Amino acid sequence: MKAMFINGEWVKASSGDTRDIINPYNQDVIATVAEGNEKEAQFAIAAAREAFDHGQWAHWPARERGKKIHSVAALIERDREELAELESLDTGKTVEESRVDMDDIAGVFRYFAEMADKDGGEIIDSPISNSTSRVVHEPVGVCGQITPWNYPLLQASWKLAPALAAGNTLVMKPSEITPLTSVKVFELMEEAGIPAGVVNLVLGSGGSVGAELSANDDVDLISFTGGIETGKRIMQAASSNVKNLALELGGKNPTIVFADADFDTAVDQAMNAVFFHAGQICSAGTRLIVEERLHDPFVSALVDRVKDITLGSGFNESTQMGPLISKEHLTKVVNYVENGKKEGATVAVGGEKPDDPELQNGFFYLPTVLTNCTTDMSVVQDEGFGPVITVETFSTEEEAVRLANDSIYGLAGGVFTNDIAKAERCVAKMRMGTVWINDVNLYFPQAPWGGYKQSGIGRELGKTGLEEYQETKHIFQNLKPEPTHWF
Ligand code: TXE
Repeated sequence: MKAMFINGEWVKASSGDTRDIINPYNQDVIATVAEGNEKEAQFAIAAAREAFDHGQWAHWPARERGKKIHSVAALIERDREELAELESLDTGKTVEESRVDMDDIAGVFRYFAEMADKDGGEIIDSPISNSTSRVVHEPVGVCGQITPWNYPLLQASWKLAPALAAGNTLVMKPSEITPLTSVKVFELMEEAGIPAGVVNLVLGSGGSVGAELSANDDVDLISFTGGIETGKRIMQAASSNVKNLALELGGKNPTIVFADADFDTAVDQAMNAVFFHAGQICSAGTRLIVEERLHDPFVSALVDRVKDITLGSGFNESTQMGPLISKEHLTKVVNYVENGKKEGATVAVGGEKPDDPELQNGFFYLPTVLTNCTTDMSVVQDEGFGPVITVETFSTEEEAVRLANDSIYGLAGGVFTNDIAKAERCVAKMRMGTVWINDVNLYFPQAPWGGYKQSGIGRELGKTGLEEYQETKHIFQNLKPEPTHWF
């Protein structure tokens, strides 16, 4: 049984509760893990508080913290294959995708390891004579980190690495349905010699462990990636002690395709935008907005290629798309498409579960293209989080941008055109945290990631991703103290 990591010890749940972890490909039980609750969350928060308030981690030279984070990266690189297979077992995604994830994850640890000692503060030119003024950055304190199931370890790395680089202590709660790679990476952090109490892992449900982390007054910062409704609840709970807050709440991301775009590239990338990991990606390009005169040939080419996508086990080399994460999520995607049909969308391909007998034990849904869509439909507005792309049309540049922006979300979007001035005009007006010109879904540790509007608050990755985990302190010194006689 997999246990939790609290104050440097591997512990079971005090209630004795456990949870079976299910393989979404065939519903086999792949592991049993401890199921913690508010109690374990409180123990872990107390350990992290003690390690922050009375431990040395926050006061280590940043270079030494950086070295430990590099060690974690090296261990992830050593165990890359084991981690990739574990991630695929747990999520259903192809092992090839998981290997890419593991390389990205090691890269995130390396990036923040390097960043740790690069900020020596800032000298301010004080406007007051005989004084000095400088700014330093310090850790925020105890961080609660709540992660989702779609990119379990990738999302964890975006939170763990910067929090550690900045000198914080933390309690992480992974998604209860995909905890396995997080457990493994806590083993690696222990092996790397990160001091007891600095990193703590509590397994359990959002309603108990997650809610405790969000509300507990000893937690100084909450970083959450997940659904918008949960994000709102966390924001409310976090107001109890005015916690620092970082939220990534997904998106409904448009890809605008102009008629002058490179046709084959745009078709290919429209598929990459939405069918990796069966569309369970916060930045998935689920809204295709195509110039009217390109619509028919574009949809026809897209449908031809989508028909050929091979579904199956993530461990089979010929598989291009795995299952959805859970029975509940499959039901959600089925209802989402059925609702779209009722609203008037036409199924150009897919639109149902596959009938292949080999796939009946898994949570599979066919890659789907819905045409005749308009911005007012819920299938265009709601985050479906499945392998489903909706197609809308536009006739002018202004209309394309207006449609793209017509969303409560603002995470990411793409523009395909060979007219670079037109592309620049569009992205300047697109209200999104990341915009791609002639590409989709790209991110890397050096560039910030996060959303405008209801896609969230704050940024992960990049320099800003480290700053999320830092407080800013101004230190003023009077070099010639003497009475002022004001009173
Ligand atoms: O996510 P939840 P769900 C979107 C996607 C999906 C929808 C719902 O559209 O269909 O969200 O998915 C923890 N206090 N995204 O229900 O509930 C939970 O245990 C504190 C987008 O699976 O948001 C898990 O660890 N924590 C997204 C984490 O929140 C709580 C990725 C995410 O679960 C909690 C995943 C509570 N009250 C889903 N309730 C993205 N932005 O990439 C739950 N949790």
